[in-house]
Amino acid sequence: MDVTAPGTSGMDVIATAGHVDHGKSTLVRALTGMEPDRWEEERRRGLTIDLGFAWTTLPSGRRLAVVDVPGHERFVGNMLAGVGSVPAALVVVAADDGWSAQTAEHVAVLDALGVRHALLAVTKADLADPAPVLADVRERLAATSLGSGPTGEVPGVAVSAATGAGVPDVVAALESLLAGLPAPDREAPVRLWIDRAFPVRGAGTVVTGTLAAGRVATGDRLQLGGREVGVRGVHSLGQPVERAEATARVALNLRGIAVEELSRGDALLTPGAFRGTAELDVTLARGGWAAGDDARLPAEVVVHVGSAAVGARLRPLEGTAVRLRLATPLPLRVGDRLLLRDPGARRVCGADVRDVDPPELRRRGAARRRAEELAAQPVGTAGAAAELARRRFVRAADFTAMGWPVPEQAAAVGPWLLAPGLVDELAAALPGIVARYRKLRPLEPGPPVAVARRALELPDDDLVPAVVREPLALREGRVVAATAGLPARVQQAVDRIRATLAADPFAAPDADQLRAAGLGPRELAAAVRDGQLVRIADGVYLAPGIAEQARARLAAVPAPFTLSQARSAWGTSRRVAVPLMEWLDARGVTERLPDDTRRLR
Ligand SMILES: Nc1nc2c(ncn2[C@@H]2O[C@H](COP(=O)(O)OP(=O)(O)O)[C@@H](O)[C@H]2O)c(=O)[nH]1
Ligand SMILES: [Mg+2]
Repeated sequence: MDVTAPGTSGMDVIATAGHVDHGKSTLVRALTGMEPDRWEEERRRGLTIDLGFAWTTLPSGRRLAVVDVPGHERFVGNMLAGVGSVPAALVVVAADDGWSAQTAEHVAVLDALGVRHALLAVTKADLADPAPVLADVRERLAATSLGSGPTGEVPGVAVSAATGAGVPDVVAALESLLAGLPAPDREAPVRLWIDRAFPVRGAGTVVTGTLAAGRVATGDRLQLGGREVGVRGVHSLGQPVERAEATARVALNLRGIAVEELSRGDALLTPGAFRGTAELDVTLARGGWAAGDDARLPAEVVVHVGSAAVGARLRPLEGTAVRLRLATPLPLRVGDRLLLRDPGARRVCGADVRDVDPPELRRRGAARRRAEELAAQPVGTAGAAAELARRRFVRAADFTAMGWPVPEQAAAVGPWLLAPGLVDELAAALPGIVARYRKLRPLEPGPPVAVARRALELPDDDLVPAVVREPLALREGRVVAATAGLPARVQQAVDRIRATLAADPFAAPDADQLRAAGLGPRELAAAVRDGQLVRIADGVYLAPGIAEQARARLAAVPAPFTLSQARSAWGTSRRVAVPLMEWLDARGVTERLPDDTRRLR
């Protein structure tokens, strides 16, 4: 990992794991010189109950923060909150006791979380020969996710905190373990799972957590549930810093929230970057319940992610695919690894989040088909293109907040993403929709945009223009055939009237003439919409271009002129001249003066 810039945090974070009393806290003390057991009760009983935090600077200059977890089975919930965001583990087993049920439970947790980086410390080497325990435990760990790291095995070191023997070996082994950790994504949005919230006199509310990705700086605004809170200050490893960058232990002083409003398991988020999820599809990880000898899945589980623990109902789909309904929504993304715990049976299982906005399963066989769909897609975010194809369209911001990258071939239209090929598919369907619409309503040039949108099963009128292609066009809020025109009978009637108007532009046909031609209100409206007639007033229709023609005649009359002078210039009746004059006033062609005379503008 790179060297820390001044003013920022920069460190590695590991968590301890192992049976109670095997020497975790003592080893952390020996490594850091700090006391990880924070509570009076913990020191009195010599027992870690809650999470402890300590840190040190290693000889290489690399800084290391340690989250010390309780080993007692009763506090496994606290243990889970501590390891949830941490990329590497320090597994502790005592030489005089060896592998135990509790060691197994902690290792099962790390395995379910998919932790791939670990160091084994066999402690109390002064009390018993550590070699057999080292060999036994390394073999057991090799079969878990811990053994799937870069070296393919878990390094092991014997140590005695009592004599100090082996402590430098632990330090050296930590150095090489940390050097092999993948670089965190510092450009990623922040999702800081809170592990502690407490008041500080004079500062207000402070929360702590392990920042696994992204960065946080003083002045940032973060989302918490439905509200935003301000970051008033950032501390890391006991020191104020301008900003903290992943991976880091951080303490944030928050503005605008009381400590009672926060608890372990809440997450501080980059605004807009996550969505609350109550229903999701997951696939159970290798070695999960489905494969065990007790193949029955529990109906209810506790879902652990980050420092959060939320009850959930579990519905098996088929194979390893499972739908979860959470009692409380969580800010989850596709690609997240969850830990499912069956508290009754004390068993855990890893689960990969596959979909945080899954389709409803209404029809018979839908669950099986959904499981097949999931099985056919790669785990993680590589299935983005397939996912977009399944959804057809989605808001880009939603898709990203679900954890999907935007597939390269997707079409972006305003705030929407359309699946590759969908624009072409819809553009090809539109002419048929327009034709069917016009068959039912021959006087209309084509369907209004909203009607076309519904027929295309699109979510937003703004998407329609993207699929309108020649010879279709958008006109006055409708999708029209460029060559739409009027039904033949209506067109002939309009043509006759246009011929009359061509000879005498101001001789608007009267009601009887229109009726005789077969032009009722709907036909006339269609002719107007089609741009073939201009409606001056009720029952008064003239040809397009009438404004220019009226103006040209008036230009020859000395201004100001009276209505009667205009009427003579146009050579028409009062029935036409009165509304035409007002129509021209309204369009700013003419101006009405206080004495009721007009002039051209
Ligand atoms: N002799 C000996 N005792 C140890 C060693 N490490 C821890 N202990 C003792 O083992 C007990 C439990 O240690 P602790 O660190 O609290 O265990 P934890 O529950 O795993 O955190 C304490 O009394 C320690 O003093 C060691 O290397 N040698
Ligand atoms: Mg302890």
